[in-house]
Amino acid sequence: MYTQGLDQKSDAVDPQRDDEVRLRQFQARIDQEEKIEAKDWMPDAYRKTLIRQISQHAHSEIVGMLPEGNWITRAPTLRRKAILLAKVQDEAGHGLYLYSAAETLGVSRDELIDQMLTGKAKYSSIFNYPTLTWADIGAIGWLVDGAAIMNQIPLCRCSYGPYARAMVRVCKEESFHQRQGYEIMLTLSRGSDEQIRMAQDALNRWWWPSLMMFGPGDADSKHSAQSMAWKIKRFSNDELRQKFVDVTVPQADYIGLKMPDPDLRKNDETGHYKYGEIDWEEFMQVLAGNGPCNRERLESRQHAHAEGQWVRDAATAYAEKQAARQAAA
Ligand code: FAQ
Repeated sequence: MYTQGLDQKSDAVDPQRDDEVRLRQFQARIDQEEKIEAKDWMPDAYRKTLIRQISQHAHSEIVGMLPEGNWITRAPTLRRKAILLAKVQDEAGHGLYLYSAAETLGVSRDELIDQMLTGKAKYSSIFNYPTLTWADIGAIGWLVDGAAIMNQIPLCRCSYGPYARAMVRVCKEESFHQRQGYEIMLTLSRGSDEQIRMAQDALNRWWWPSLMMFGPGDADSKHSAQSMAWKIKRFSNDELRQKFVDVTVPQADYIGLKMPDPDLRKNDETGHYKYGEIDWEEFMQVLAGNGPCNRERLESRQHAHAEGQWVRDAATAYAEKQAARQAAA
């Protein structure tokens, strides 16, 4: 449908006019809530934005396995261990769906992984913080997965079909992750004084970095306006952050934990919580590679990638043998 205008070209070729027509038709499809599919025409900038966002998202899932993976061998019970193992495996799966979605845009997985391993591509700031106690596993599920869901539910309606469809399944799993994290916090908050202290300490350390996950404030978010016009993003960074605060504060109240923000107040007129100033300098430092665990995270991924070379070699050799067998048959 969107190529109609192009089919009516006159003999005199005017590439600039063609581009304008295509752009108008592309935007019209988006405005009508049509999904853009892999083989459809799209502006280079739309493709580039999606590759950037989807691949950063994929890297976040993969690097995001590390802080929790740190506690698999130390989970307090067999049940907790089995749940955590399944959760970390889910994150790996999310990373793989997302790399596949990015590949539909014409970029290779090798290239994307190389960008992550060489530090050229970003991944979420949140995964550069350490997991010091078991309560951190509760806080990650509750807050980090909670923030991830708030950001990702609208991505199920993203204008790019393959990303939107991948997000549907990811969100179902994230919602289970959030509940298991909150349940750990609930259990600890009903436990001994030491367990309550552990839960409060984890909340104190993870609260502000979780708010930073939504990205810079709207005034400083360089991609938001265009991404919203393209319906890649449906809400701004600050809108999503506010929604997250509004649902999470009552959850903390319910389990008797205190938010580490002396300026947090509910505005009874709007029903929203006003929160204190986010430390954007800390955020910028983490993005610049100077967070508490940036170096360790990257080294762990580089090590895992090098250790996995034999698996990739074996899979390639097997695929070649299969292809040769098929060709001979
Ligand atoms: N960390 O103009 P904006 C998860 C960068 S998945 C690092 O606002 P945009 C699951 C941004 O890339 C968590 N960098 O950018 C899980 C850009 O840099 P660039 C990840 C950040 O794209 C749970 C620059 O700042 N989720 O947690 C961050 O419009 C538990 C300017 O920012 C996604 O990736 C940050 N926090 O909005 C796994 C969701 N924020 O590229 C394991 C999809 C911003 O120009 C355990 N992504 N930057 O060099 C998005 O929704 C968007 O990309 C935003 C940023 C909202 C993250």
